[in-house]
Amino acid sequence: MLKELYLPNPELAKEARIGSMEQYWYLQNSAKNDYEGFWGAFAQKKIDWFEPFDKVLDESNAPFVKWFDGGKLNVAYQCIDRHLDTRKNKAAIIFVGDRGEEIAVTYQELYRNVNKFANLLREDFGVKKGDRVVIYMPMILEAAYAILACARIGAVHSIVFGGFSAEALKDRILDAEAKVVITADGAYRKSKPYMLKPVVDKALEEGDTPVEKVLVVERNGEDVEWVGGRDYSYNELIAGKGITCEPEVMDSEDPLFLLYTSGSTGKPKGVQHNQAGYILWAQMTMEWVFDVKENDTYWCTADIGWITGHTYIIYGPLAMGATTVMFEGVITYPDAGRPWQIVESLSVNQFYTAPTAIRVLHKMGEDEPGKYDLSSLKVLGTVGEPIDPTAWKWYYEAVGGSKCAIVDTYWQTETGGHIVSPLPGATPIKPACATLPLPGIMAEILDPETGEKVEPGEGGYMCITRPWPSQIRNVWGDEARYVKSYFGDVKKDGKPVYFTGDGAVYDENGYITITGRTDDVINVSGHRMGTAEVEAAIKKHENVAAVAVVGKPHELKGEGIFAYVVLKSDEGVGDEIEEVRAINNIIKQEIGNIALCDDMIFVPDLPKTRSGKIMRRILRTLAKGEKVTQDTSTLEDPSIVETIEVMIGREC
Ligand code: 6R9
Repeated sequence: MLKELYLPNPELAKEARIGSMEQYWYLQNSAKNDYEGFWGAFAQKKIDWFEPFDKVLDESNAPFVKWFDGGKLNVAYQCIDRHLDTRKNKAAIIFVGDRGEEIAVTYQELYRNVNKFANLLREDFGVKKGDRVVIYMPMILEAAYAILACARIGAVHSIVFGGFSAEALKDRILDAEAKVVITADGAYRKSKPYMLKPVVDKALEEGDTPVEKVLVVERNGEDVEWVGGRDYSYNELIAGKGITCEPEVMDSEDPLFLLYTSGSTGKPKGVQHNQAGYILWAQMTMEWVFDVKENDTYWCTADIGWITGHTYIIYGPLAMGATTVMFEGVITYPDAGRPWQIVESLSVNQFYTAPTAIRVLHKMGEDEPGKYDLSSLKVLGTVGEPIDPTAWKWYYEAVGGSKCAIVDTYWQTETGGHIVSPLPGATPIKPACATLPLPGIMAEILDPETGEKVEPGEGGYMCITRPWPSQIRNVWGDEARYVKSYFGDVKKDGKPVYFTGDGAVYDENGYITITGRTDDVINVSGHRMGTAEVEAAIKKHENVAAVAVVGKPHELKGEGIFAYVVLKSDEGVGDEIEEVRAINNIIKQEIGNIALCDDMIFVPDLPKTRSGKIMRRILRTLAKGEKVTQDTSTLEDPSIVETIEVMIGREC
């Protein structure tokens, strides 16, 4: 299986924090031999503690674990204040706006702006430690200030991606019982204004809401409605705020943020991350995996609404004192050379994006990278879904000039930071392969039946067999769901271990390739969509009797959504195109554009077992246009498979 291995660039290896495989194994073995010693030493060294911790890891109530218990710290202090002595005039964030504006914010300026924001939340809105604050914002500087202001005063932020609908926003507000929403009137996309505030208005319009106040950053100046006593202008309130703000003294295990993510069943889960363990691993992985140096410029193209934006635009880079680029725009606008033009103009050294973006940039602008000077690049990262070898090769050769390390970083919202990834100065890389667990992470591919490590070439379940500092601590308000979702499937030596939901395989070198989800989660452009969520939205259409959605391979998105819909009656149904439009409209309202179906087919029934379970595996095969070879004899009505096969064949 071992075909191509690309050895690390010696230039990178020479200066890298982890510069050889010997060093990698030394670290990994020291973690194996003395797990608490390993983590305790890094925690002591990396975090500016207000008070030291008493215990490294407390597993007495597993899978509810505590890291660095007794320690006191403040994450905003870790990200800002502690750098002021040595870096106050260094750019902390370089904002690149949709319409081309560039603003560099130094650590000193960040300190001031975050403190003012924190004072506003404390003084004018009465936000206290532990209160939940929903952030529904575009990619603008104030979003970064809002996040860090929450961390400074100990409020728990819950960022909701700006593409989510009012209904999705409302669900998240209610589940978190948020007291405050921070939003903007809108922002710009492809030089045109778009709006966010009206979505917030709609989310708060009906029924009881826990939200007392809404803070609106006036970004695009478009007209919005203002609700008296509820809505306040950030631009007005911020003017008089003081520039110092005492950071709240937080316990290691106080919650830092919630981030809602899709699971295989039910509504999205509020993934809870706590203070010390999260920030420690965010910082360590920034240092190891991107190997950012003091004078480097690092750019991650994610949106702050996803975990990648949390850990690798804001928390990780700032915790280590790096310069992080925050990009408001669309990477293919005004053309597919936009990212490369930014790399050239800012002299970007590490660039981090998703396979879906790489595929789009490749397709739309294969030769664009060649038009710019990309020689500053050292490390190229990918995240969110398995990357295919074609995209990988183009990224490596055309963008990286065959001299950069590609770090295929495998991780999840729940893991807080990278789990399996090459190290740029150490790991020989293999195209489209996440390679090895990072030092300190006990990631193993296990056989779900026996809990034994699988042999090379045999597929298994991607598990993590020891707790790690940045792991999810709870599903907000639902301990049972936390245990069931992550610790219910695989046992090793009789003890439940964390299961990621992904399948994976070892090669003969022990390298890990992630093969994709084993559950009903669809990965659309690197974003997780639960089939149950999409199905629940489609079922809201009054003429829908039953529905099943599955993922189908998609050239650019990785996976697209394929819906099988059974209508209640054909009567009164105009043409099918109308019906598809109506259903997609409901999806837009309930979730947002990211969940729109790529394919929808109206079928007379769904393939179900006699106990009524929908056979998704069969539906996945059918969606690909492949012949069903699975056993259909257990189905209530095996003939339905053939009917659907014929229908799909006809459509194609
Ligand atoms: C960070 C992030 C997590 C799911 C994860 C897996 C997929 C992420 C990957 C990858 C293959 C990689 N995934 N990185 N699959 N190779 N390098 O994306 O978090 O949105 O929670 O998604 O994404 O399926 O389980 P999240």
